[in-house]
Order: sequence, then structure tokens, then C-alpha cells
Amino acid sequence: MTLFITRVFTALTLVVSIGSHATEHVVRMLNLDGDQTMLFQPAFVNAKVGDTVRFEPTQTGHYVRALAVPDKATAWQSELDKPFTIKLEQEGLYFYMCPPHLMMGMVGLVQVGNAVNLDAVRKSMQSSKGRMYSNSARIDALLAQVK
Ligand SMILES: [Cu+2]
Repeated sequence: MTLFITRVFTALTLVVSIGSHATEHVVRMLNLDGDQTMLFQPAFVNAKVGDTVRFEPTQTGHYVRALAVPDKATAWQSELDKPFTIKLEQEGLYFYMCPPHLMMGMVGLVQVGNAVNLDAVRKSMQSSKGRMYSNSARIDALLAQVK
């Protein structure tokens, strides 16, 4: 009986500890931050499988669409000016943009574990870079943060 109780307790502790180790990352959508315009802040997030990312419409006129995600993950799109949360269930890179402001370089990147889909994401990022009129250096800055 004591052994049984110990096992149940161990199982419960495991569930609680998994839950408490997931992190919620908050990414704000902004028109202006210092000398930067039309941006996700932070634009790069390093996360673990099971974490969530909440996109916060701190200023208006923005939403978020995934352009390249790991093979088994589902691409997402949020609604204009609405908070939006994604759960990161697959390892890899998630590249996303704000559609109305892609041409101004409003893009972001989430890394979950290893960058297993780096080649595909790099292609998508280079293609997006070609559509930007300003801030295209943000693409290189994001790629430089991939570990
Ligand atoms: Cu925007």
C-alpha cells in the first residue's frame, strides 16, 4: 500500500513539474519602439517544446501569419488586433510576419530546440526579404540568432 501511494505521488509530481516548466513568451506587436518602426518585440524567441507564445496587439493594425513552420506543425494566422496564443509542439524554427507590414520588415522567428528545418526556413526568409522595402537587415539579424 505504501509503495502504491508513493508511485501515485511520483506520477502526480511529474505531471505538475512538466506543467510548471512550460514558459509563456510574450511578443508585442508595435508601430514604434525607440528608432524602430513596425516590429515584433522581441523578434526572436528561443523556446522549448510545450512552451507557448502569446502575440499581444500592444498597438493597433497588426496580426500574425506563419510563413514556415516545422513539418508536423500547423501554420497559423491570427485576427487583426486580437491577442493570439500558439502552443509549440514541434521542434524547429517558426518564421512569421505581419501581412500588412511585411514590406517594412515586420517579421519574427521562434526557435524550439534544434533548428531541424533551417534550410526550408532560410529559403522562406530570403524570399520574404526580397519583398521588403525597408528593414530587410532584420532577416539577417534573426538568422544570426539561430543556434
Ligand atoms: Cu504589422
